[in-house]
Amino acid sequence: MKKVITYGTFDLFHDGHYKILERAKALGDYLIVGVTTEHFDRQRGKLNLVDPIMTRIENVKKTGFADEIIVEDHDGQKIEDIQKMGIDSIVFGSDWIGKFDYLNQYCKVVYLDRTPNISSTAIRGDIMRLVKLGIVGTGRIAVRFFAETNYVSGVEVTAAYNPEKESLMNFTSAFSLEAFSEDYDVFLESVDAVYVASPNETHADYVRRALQAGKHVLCEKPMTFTYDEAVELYALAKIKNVVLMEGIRAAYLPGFAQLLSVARDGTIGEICDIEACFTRIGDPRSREMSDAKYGGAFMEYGSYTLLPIFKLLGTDYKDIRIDSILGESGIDVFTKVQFKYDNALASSRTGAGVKSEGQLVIAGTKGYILAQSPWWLIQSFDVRYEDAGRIEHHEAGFVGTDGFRYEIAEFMTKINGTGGNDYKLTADESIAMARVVEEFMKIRREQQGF
Ligand code: C2G
Repeated sequence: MKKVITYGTFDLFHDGHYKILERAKALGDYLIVGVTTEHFDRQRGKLNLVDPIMTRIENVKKTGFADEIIVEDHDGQKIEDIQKMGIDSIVFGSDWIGKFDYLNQYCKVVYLDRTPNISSTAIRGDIMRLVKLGIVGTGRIAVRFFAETNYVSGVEVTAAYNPEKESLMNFTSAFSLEAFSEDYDVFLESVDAVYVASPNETHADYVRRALQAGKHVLCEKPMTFTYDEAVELYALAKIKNVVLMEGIRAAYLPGFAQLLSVARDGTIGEICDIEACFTRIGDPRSREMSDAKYGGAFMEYGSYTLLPIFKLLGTDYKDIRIDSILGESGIDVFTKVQFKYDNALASSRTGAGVKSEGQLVIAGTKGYILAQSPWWLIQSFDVRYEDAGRIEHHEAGFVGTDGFRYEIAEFMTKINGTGGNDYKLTADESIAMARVVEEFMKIRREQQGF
């Protein structure tokens, strides 16, 4: 008898789940399905789980494909199960390609193409909807984003759009997605929400058209280059009653929320100064290092450095000063933005092709907060005082590698209307950032002599 096993959360059961079980069953004579416990999902960092385990098991059972259902509750269990139950093949969807190759020494590992355009099945009667997400732009960031959607329940990437066919096809065939390269509106019709990760100068237009079509939008930073356009897009989202979120990942991390609450609760006294720095020496051929019009240090990293400043000191600064050093390619290799508030100062320092200490320091009348590099992926920070021996160390939860899943989880929570307030990044804060971007671009153009 040939024994096959497959695992999953099977939350918000849909036909992608149904089809993988059907095909897994067809690979052998006896199918065992492992359903994850909530504890295991928490441990592996899967967010936004909706259905309780009994419902998820019941849904797997109803398909009629499972000869046996077990629960998966710890790392390493797959190896134990394979050995204990004498498994011949273990099956995963193609979204996991490569990830479970290490199991090949125990049994055959099979990756089946994931089902591209899923729709929720009638089995469920949940309050939360399964959100079909389309990705606009299929570059490096889209690949990292896609991997993290696996760790957020209730969202399925089903399609991608890119007018450049080769990049599109590489992406969609790797991840079994529907590909759209011509009509953006047809692509929009196939999804509930979009993630815009195209080149900076195309963001605003893609966002506007998606909002007009009534789709929820998560857009990479910077969403727009002008204050007016940012105001217009948030107003449009309101009229259309859809979610519009700018993808400044740091804003959605649990550690950042913890840092803000310590900064606000009086621990360090009155905040007098904020210094936020983000620098990177990247590939000279990359867009951020070579595009003199839309790339450069501030365009690439400024949203991060402005974030703690606007969150803690507000958007009503009294004065702003922007200075840049331009490199040979015309990009700003280093930009310093200095703010004056009534009772505080702040500076944002960004570098592309320049390296400095990437830290966030919040100075107060009683002490200071130090979040070390990479504070934009914050996992811990210190509160320090005049007495150098007194250090309060704070650790925050963080799973995964680049924090996308928290942003995606927030996007889903807002779409489902289950308490996703704007407080992590408000429209006003995002609009204020667009105002600084506009000012920066004006100054840089003058400096470049355009
Ligand atoms: N799946 C699919 N097509 C989709 C969506 C999912 O074929 N459109 C597959 C996944 O690849 C996975 C299975 O359905 O093999 C269950 O998916 P999830 O419930 O999302 O579970 P997952 O987080 O992938 O669990 O130990 C847990 C497993 O490693 C994977």
